[in-house]
Amino acid sequence: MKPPYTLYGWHLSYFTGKVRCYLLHKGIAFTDQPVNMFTLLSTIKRQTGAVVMPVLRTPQGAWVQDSSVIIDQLEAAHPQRPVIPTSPVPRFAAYLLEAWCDEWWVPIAMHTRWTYPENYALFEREAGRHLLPGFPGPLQRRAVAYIAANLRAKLHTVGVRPEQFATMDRWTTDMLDHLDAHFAQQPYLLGAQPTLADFSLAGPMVAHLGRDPWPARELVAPRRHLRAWIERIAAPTPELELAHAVTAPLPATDALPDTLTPVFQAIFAEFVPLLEGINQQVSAALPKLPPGKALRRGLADVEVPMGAGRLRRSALPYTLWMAQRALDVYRAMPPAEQAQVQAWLSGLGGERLLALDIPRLRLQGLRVMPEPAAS
Ligand SMILES: N[C@@H](CCC(=O)N[C@@H](CS)C(=O)NCC(=O)O)C(=O)O
Repeated sequence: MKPPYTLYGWHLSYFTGKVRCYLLHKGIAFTDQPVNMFTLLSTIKRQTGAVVMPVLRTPQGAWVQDSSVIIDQLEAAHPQRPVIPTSPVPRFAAYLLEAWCDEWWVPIAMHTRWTYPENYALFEREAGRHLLPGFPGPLQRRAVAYIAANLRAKLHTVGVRPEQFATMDRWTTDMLDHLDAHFAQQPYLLGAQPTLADFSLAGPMVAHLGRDPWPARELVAPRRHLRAWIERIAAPTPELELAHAVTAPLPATDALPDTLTPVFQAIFAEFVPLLEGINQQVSAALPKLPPGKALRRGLADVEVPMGAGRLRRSALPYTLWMAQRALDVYRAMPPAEQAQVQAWLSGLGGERLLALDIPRLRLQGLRVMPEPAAS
């Protein structure tokens, strides 16, 4: 019998990594379908409006785009092994970590891939085989060169700028040390079971840093607990999964591991200012937007703290949609649970997150547009 879901994507793709690891953990049968040039530029474009991966084709024949939307739909259809904690603080933290892993890590994952030429051989081999399967090598290499040129052209936009490399490198080694120290104590981000947060971190870690030769050797190999987590999340074994499922349910208490404190402190000091900067630009741009149109994918530059330095990158309105998604989880909680989240945020200096006044947004592929006012 044919597995009911098809995942269109590549193993080297950040957001495909997120969805793949999720599907594997859930035990949902799926076929991996590496996208070829035709599927990417024609079928996926026609079905979703964007040239993008991953895309999930459901048994009903629907084409679902966006890793968060895919996971929401699958989570609703497959309630076994839930990946969303029920307890309020871990629940909110899982969505916040999702937003951070999906958005904040992109410049790091792009820098560690594209700044080091030794990574290109693997990219060329894999992408070439997928883009034009069965075609002669020189043609495959030309197709990859075209895709690679498009990706390189986006590096500056996302913040991969040589003058920022020292800041980015310092930030990365510090953050990887924090994660390594965390995984020395805990099997997964929020404790004993993988959650949405882990699959989101799999985007940068499994698809980029853990498999591109330069970062895998220089950044991941020396951190054995992080490396072990990458192996667990990328290839869950039934024994491992069973052991965790039996001995440890999803966090039922509100306590988060202390080893995550430096991660949340960085989120509040760096990612929240990024959200505020994007929000300013989006709020200024929306009144000028013709009705029914989406905002440009990238707006002007925004500059925010990154560790001891600063990072400049283009403001992506999409990032705000991810923040809105986390804030919606908070808003849907009863007041007593909201109070618990507020207390947790205040304890870590994160209250400003709740003060973000984001105009209501909805997705259109990789862009966002204002949600029409409810009548
Ligand atoms: N928010 C989307 C992002 C998807 C995305 O950016 N995918 C990358 C590959 S990992 C891509 O196809 N990018 C094409 C582009 O940026 O134009 C998701 O969560 O699925």
